[in-house]
Amino acid sequence: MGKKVWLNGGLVDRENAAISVFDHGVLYGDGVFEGIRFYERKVFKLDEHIDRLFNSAKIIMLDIPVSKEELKQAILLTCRESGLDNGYVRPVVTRGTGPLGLAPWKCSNPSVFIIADTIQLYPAEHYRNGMPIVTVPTRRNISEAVNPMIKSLNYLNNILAKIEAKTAGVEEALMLNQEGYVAECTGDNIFIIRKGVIYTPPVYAGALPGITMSTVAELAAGMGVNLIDKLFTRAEIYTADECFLTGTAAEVVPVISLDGRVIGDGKPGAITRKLVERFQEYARANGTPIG
Ligand code: PXG
Repeated sequence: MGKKVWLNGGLVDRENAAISVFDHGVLYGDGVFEGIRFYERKVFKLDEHIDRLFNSAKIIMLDIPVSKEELKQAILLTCRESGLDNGYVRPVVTRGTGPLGLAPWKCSNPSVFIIADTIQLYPAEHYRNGMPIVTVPTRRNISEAVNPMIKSLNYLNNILAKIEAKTAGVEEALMLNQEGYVAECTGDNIFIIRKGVIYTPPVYAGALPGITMSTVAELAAGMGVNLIDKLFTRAEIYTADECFLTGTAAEVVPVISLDGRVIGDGKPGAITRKLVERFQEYARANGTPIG
């Protein structure tokens, strides 16, 4: 079972899965991607991820050269071919090759590729005991620049934030927007809980509309807990009862301190623990079979 990459219409061996140095995805970060999980041979929220990929592409005026259905079948095939029961699948669309110079209209053939592999963002211990995070100097992009709603190949802003977190000795960074309100983390949305209600920053604060976030909203509703979009500052995280992050790679992960301030009693809170558990059950039970 050779792990293969789907590239522009078919499967190729990993060593032959190459993109041109003239591809504007490489030269300018001109392209979009998605990160999707599969659990027990079922792809989680596949249609939602495909819709978000097409929305990202629409915003940057990139025509994806395959239909949603073709892409879906290609993703399922790549997962099947990986030989993995559980993994991570990443469709990427680049602007394609063209002459030097930004002009995207001089690139005629967008490239599409799909990688299925494994991913582990945080050590297992963080899911049991929670993790510390810090606020970093790098701010989330403003909507009038590279809109944070676009899952683009231009992740340098978040990479800088990740480096700053690592330098501070933690694994994830809290990013604020230009006004100083909490936006999200480098690859995860953020939530606080106060008096039994969950709050998360709205998309206009600079958050990516997370698919894990929507799932958590449904799970919380099933537990009789409300989730409300709200602008908030770091101080409201310091004084929250509970805090957690969500993302495709991270799933639901408890946060126990921010900038050295212990949140709640310094242990994953009761609602957070229930969500970590319910999410893991739900994700393993629901999805599109890879066949
Ligand atoms: N914010 C940002 C900036 C993200 O990139 C999320 C929030 C969470 O969204 P979802 O839809 O996944 O709940 C993301 C997603 C990686 C990796 O390789 C990053 C993400 C997803 C999968 C893998 O680090 N980020």
